[in-house]
Amino acid sequence: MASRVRRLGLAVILAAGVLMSAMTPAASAAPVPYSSIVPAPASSTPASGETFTLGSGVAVSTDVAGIGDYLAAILRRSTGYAIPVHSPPSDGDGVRLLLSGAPDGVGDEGYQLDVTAAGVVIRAKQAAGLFAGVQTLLQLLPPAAQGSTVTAGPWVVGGGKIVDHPRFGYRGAMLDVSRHFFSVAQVERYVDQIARYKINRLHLHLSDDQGWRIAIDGRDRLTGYGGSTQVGGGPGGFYTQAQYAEIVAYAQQRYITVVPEIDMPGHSNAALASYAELNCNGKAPALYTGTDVGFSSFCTSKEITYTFLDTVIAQLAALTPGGYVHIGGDEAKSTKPADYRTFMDRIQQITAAHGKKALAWHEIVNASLAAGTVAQFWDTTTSDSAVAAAAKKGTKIVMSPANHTYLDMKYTSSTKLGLDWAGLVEVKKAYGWNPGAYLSGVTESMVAGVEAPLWTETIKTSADIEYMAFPRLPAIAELGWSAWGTHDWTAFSKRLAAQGPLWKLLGINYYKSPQVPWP
Ligand code: TNX
Repeated sequence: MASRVRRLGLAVILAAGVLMSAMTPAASAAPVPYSSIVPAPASSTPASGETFTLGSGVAVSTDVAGIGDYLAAILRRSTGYAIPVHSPPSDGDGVRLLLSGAPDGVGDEGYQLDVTAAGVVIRAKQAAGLFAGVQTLLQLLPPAAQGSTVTAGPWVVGGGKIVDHPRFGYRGAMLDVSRHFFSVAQVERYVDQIARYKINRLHLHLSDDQGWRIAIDGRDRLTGYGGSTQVGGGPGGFYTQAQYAEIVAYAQQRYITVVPEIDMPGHSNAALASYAELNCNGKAPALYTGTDVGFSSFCTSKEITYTFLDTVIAQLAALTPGGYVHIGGDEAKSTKPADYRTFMDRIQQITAAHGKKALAWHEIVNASLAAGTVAQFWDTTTSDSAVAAAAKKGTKIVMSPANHTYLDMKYTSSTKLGLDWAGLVEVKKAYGWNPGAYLSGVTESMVAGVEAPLWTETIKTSADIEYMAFPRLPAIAELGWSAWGTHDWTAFSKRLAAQGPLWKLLGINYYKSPQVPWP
């Protein structure tokens, strides 16, 4: 009796399952075309007629267990299949992620992907390359493969070969968590979104006039007081060192390196408000919740300024596995030019003493540049003789021209969020420039890469972040990854359009730009 009931129960569940898959609209059986991958791969050769179908018995074999687990976790959620992960690899599994047999040209972050009826093989020299290949594979599957509910499939991947590698090593996204604070979960959500487009740096703008967001041992008022507000006067917030380490690790698992920024000597009101002794006049200013820039400065003539910043940089460096700490240096309108030079020179030395290289906004070219310092260009001009001179002498440049890459610029005059001081930046404008030939005198080999900063004076929620980042972030990601020979607005707009169904499925609040032929 008991077993009959159980069998009956099973039959009901099976019937319900059949009914469910009959009702769930099956993903289209036509494979995603190779031409819709963002960023465009260096070379792809689809094999017409050949496909691989991921079935319920599929397993993942991998030389890097973490990447196999990452892929299997995504696919288990959407397919409902068990998807065991075999590391080291075993024979015959349908998806193979291997650190052997990749062609030399793929470098540290590139990969080769082969899809035949027998399965998918991704080969790379380094784990980062396998991870990039996995992102490509995910894009070749129906969008529902990345969804959070079980769908019926079929899970078809078009046959063919891709050999791919990035144009630039630095492909960044910046999030300003100072003007408005974003929780660990909100930052991790953004990390997942940028990882899909092969971004490999997350620049966190951790301090500014409106808030100090990272706990520093022995300097509790920085966060307890300096972190207690934000633009408009909300509650602000901050990361404990453990929370910051969690973001770093989450990003690292997605082959994204965190670049933490403490902005200085300007953009420092939150620190100055927290500790009176950091001010030249010994008086702490009030907390600031407006959106002006250029009114604050660390006191460059006081030794305590450097002792304080040494503590901050030491702790941040210890928490940060990446090679760079961003030391700000922008819009120091309240610091005399000579003081700015003294200050930036010393901060570069302090950064080096803690084993890191400095990244800084491009105004740093007015100071003397330490070996290895990288300058981030953010202006709206196409010529800057001081930046070009520094580049000629060996300083690498990260390109973030505000009138193309600033994700906080409005798309059109009717965009509700954002600012417009650098102009309106529709998707075509975000895409329409060449990082390797944009600034006169700054040629391809002088460029470390690109970054899309998202300043958050007007940005308060994940939905706001997504509205400003999508679809422009993928445009900047493509400029960073794809060879200039693939640059083609019409083709790119179609590739972007093909991402729309995925963003819809994932609940990404993207801007439906009329420049993109969304399906
Ligand atoms: C300029 S560009 C800034 C930020 C603002 C941003 C707003 C740069 C290095 N500094 O302080 O948030 O404009 O778009």
